[in-house]
Amino acid sequence: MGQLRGVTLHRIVLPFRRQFISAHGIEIAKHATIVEVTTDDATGWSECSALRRPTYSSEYADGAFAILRDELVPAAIAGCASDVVGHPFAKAALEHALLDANLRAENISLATYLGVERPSVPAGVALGLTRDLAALIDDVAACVAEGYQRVKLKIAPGWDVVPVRAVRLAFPHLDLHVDANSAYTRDDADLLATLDPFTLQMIEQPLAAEDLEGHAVLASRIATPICLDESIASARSCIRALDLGSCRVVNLKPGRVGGVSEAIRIHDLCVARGVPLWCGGMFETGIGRALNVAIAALPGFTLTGDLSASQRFFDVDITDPFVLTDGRLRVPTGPGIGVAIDTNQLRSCTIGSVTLRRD
Ligand code: OSB
Ligand code: MG
Repeated sequence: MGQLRGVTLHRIVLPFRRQFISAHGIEIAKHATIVEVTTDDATGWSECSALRRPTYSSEYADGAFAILRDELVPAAIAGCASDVVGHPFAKAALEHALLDANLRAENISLATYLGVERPSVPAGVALGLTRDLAALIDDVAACVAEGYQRVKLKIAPGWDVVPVRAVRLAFPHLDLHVDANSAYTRDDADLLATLDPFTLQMIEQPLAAEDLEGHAVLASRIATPICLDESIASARSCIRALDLGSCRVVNLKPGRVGGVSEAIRIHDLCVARGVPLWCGGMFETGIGRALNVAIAALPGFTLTGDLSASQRFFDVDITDPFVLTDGRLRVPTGPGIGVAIDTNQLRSCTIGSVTLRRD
C-alpha cells in the first residue's frame, strides 16, 4: 500500500438540470466535496455526498468539507486513527478515496475487489415533489420511455394518495415505490394504509430516523412493506431494525453508513436474514455513482436502486457520463472506481479547494 502523500479537497457546486423537491426541501444544485488523494503509487478519487443543508442527516456540505480539512485528513496524513464521532459521509469519502488509490495502484477494479460478477445493474429513478399532477405523469412516462425499470415518488403529507393513485392508474404494471423522508408521524397509520391498494413495492422511511419502534408498529398496520433509509446508520442499527420488525427492505447508501466496509457488513447480514437490499442515491456525480453501481452489483441487491444516468441530473458530469443501456448502467471495469475524472469540468464547478501535504 502506497504511503499517503497529500489530499486535495474540492468543494463543488454542479447545477441540476431540474430542481428536486423532497420533504427535506428544495435542491437546485449538487453540493459535494470531491476528495483527491495522492499516494506514492497512484491518485484516488471519491465524493462526499452530504447535502447542502443538514436536512437528510446532520451532515452538510460545508461541514463535511471542514471536518475533512480540520480532522479526518490531518489524522490520515499523520498516520493515526481519527477520534471523531459521527460524520459518516465525510469518513466514507476518505475511506473511498484511499481505497480507489490503492486499487488503481494494484490495477484492480472496485468490482473485482468486491467480488461482484454482474456486468450491469438495473437503473431506477426518483421523482421529487411537485404540485402538478399532469407534469408528474409526463415525467414518469418519459422515464419509462428512457428505460428506467423502477420509479420512486417522493411523498409528504398533502401529496401522497392523489399522485400515487394517478401514477398507478396510468402505469398499472410499473415497479413503483414511495419515499417519505420521515415526513409522517405515528398518528398517520390510517392515512398511510390508504396507499395499500396501489401495490407499491415499498414505502421508504415514513417516520423519524430514530423511531425504529414506531416503524415496527406501523408495519403491523399497513400492507405496504416498509424500507428504511435514514434509520440505518450502521450494521448495529440495521440489526436492531430487523429484530424489532421495523422494516422488510433496506436502502443502503455507502456514505450514510461510513463507507464500503460497513456497507458490506450490512449487505452480508441482510443476505443472511433474507432481507432484500437496494442501493440508494444522493444525486451523485460520476465519482460517487461509479462506487454505488459497483456496490449495487453485490448479490444481495435484488431490488432496483436509485441509480440514474448522469444526464438525469447534470448537463455535463465530472466523469465520463453514466448512460442507460436497456434500462441498465454498466459496472465499470477499469482500475479502482473505473471512471476518468474530467479535470476541466471539475475545475469549472469548484468553489473552493484546499491541499494538505505530508512534510
Ligand atoms: O431519501 O433517498 C433519499 C437524494 C438525496 C438525499 C436523500 C435521498 C435522495 C433521493 C434521490 O431520493 C436519489 C438519487 O440520487 O437518485
Ligand atoms: Mg430515501
